[in-house]
Amino acid sequence: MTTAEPAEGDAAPAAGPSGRSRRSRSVPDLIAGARDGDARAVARLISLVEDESPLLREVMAGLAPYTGNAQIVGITGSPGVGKSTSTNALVTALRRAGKRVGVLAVDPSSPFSGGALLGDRVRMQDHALDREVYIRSMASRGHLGGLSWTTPQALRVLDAAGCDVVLVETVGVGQSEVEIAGLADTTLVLVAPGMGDGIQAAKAGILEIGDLYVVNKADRDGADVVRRDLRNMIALADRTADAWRPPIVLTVAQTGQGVDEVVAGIDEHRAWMESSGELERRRVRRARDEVEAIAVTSLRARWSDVHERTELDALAEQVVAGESDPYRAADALLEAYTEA
Ligand SMILES: Nc1nc2c(ncn2[C@@H]2O[C@H](COP(=O)(O)OP(=O)(O)OP(=O)(O)O)[C@@H](O)[C@H]2O)c(=O)[nH]1
Ligand SMILES: [Mg+2]
Repeated sequence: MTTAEPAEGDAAPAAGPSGRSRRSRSVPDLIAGARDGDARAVARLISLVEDESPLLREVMAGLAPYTGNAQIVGITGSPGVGKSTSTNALVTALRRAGKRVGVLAVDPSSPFSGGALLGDRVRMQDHALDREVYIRSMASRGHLGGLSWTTPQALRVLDAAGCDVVLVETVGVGQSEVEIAGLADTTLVLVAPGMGDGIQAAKAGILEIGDLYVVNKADRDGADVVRRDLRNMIALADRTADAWRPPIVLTVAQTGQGVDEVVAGIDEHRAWMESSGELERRRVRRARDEVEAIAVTSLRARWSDVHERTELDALAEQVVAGESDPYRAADALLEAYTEA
């Protein structure tokens, strides 16, 4: 099974292709394994990301030369709209086109990986035996701040592992919809009839993030109305003449109807992104956010370190007593900080 899940492997060290215990595999060995299509190595590397391992510095340095190929496709939409079913159908269509596919299901609200995504995993069983598909659910837990930090690094792992396309589905609601657009080269926004999605889309700012709109559950009444509403709203958007015009595709994810058209739309968007320079722009913006998140995290860690060690109370008392002033006290604090 190529499913890149941490559970079993973490409980009991298993022998990798190197014949050694997985726990003792070095970072270069894991990277070589991942490049070689070893799903366990991919899983292990993503676990290092999830665990915020100190080895990540070495991992990211080792992966860097092999990244930049994968097209990151974000899949977003209201709960129950059919994101997981569509992801499954997209994997089928992409595999048919001979692509190596990664699937990252991210749950920004959950501190646990796996559990909440069980239902999604069951739907992914179609691909469980396919060696060219990596499926991983991941919690973006913790203090380092949601999607901004861990998800791009997990995407780097899948990219370096040779995935042509990585589908990212977020579970849960809220700002993650907009956040995911920041992470993706191409964002699919799913809507469905009978969910009031047209209006919700306008409210949630979803019309600004979609590169491609999918009206799923087209087997139900009202799909044409949703398409018309979307088309009208997109037409109202302020666009320059050479801007990308997001296509609207009707699908029935359960049967796969329309899904090849979605794949064609993803390909077209990629081609436009490359020729317009937008791909480069988006990737630079993304890398900038990532670098900033890491830097701020490390500044914050140093700051709390300084905070613990310096006599802030003593400095404050000096200010109160008139022996010092707030600027001098702040300077003393910053001095300790730059020395840390
Ligand atoms: N009629 C119909 N039902 C669909 C279609 N696609 C998905 N469904 C059903 O809609 C329900 C929700 O589908 P999911 O794929 O789990 O939706 P989701 O967006 O991943 O849901 P969350 O992850 O909970 O936000 C399931 O019962 C699917 O079988 C479709 O094209 N037509
Ligand atoms: Mg789902």
